[in-house]
Amino acid sequence: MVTHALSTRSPGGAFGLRAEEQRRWRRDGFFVRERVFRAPELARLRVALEAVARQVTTALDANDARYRIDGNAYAELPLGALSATVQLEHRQSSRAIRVIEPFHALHPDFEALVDDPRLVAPMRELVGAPQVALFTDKVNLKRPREGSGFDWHQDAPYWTHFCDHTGQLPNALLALDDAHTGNGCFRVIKGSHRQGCLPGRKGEGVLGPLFTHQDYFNLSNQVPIELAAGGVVFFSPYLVHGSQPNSSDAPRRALVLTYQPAGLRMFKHDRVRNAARLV
Ligand SMILES: O=C(O)CCC(=O)C(=O)O
Repeated sequence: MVTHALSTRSPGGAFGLRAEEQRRWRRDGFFVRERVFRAPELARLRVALEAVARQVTTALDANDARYRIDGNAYAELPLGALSATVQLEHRQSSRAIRVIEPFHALHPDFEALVDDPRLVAPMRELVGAPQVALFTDKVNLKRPREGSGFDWHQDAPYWTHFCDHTGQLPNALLALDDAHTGNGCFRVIKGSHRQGCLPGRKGEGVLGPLFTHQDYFNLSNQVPIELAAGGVVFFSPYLVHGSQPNSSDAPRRALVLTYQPAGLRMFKHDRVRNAARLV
């Protein structure tokens, strides 16, 4: 596992890492910032997201490009400047969208989010580079009663097939709705990042190896992150994480943005999306 050491002095100004956050990052593999985005901003981002979801649904209806992996439906859709991988919900013949990756180019408000100093400043320190670029971004829609869970996994083993800087790919998950155990909030295994890439599951289909084998982490270290809309979870690419299905009548939408050093191409596209430079 290659990770950089956090500097002890924060260069991030108002949004840089506080000492306690640096300690949590090293010890736990994540930290949470509450109330980062305000109610009017969230309302706007939710409107943008539902416009994108409608656009994706229209494209799905027009384009019979669905394929299945381990029984679940996916589609690669040419949308705007970039194509996107769309996952559909797991219920048989569901038309509900589960995940869109990447989504940032589908709406100007999401393009602006990539450059937001509230994400970029802490990310510079977590990436360990003076400027950063986007690696990938996805939206998890977790619709009421239908949103399926995410089995325990780390992101790094998946990305290792693509690049050798997996230690410099921190994630920021922005909660667009209040998240709690009833609507399938994000969960992490505290401290699991310290073991590097863990073995995957065996004999469970094509994607089984991408899910972390249960013998290699301790479920009793599980932390359900109940978080009001507008909060952000920063988490390591080595942290074991997942979530339960949404069994409530409330949505649990979240945006996940992953950054890397500036100048490097994105995960799914041969294109560089540098974030706005911070001084
Ligand atoms: O948002 C969630 O519930 C899980 C997200 C996740 O595991 C991921 O995006 O990799």
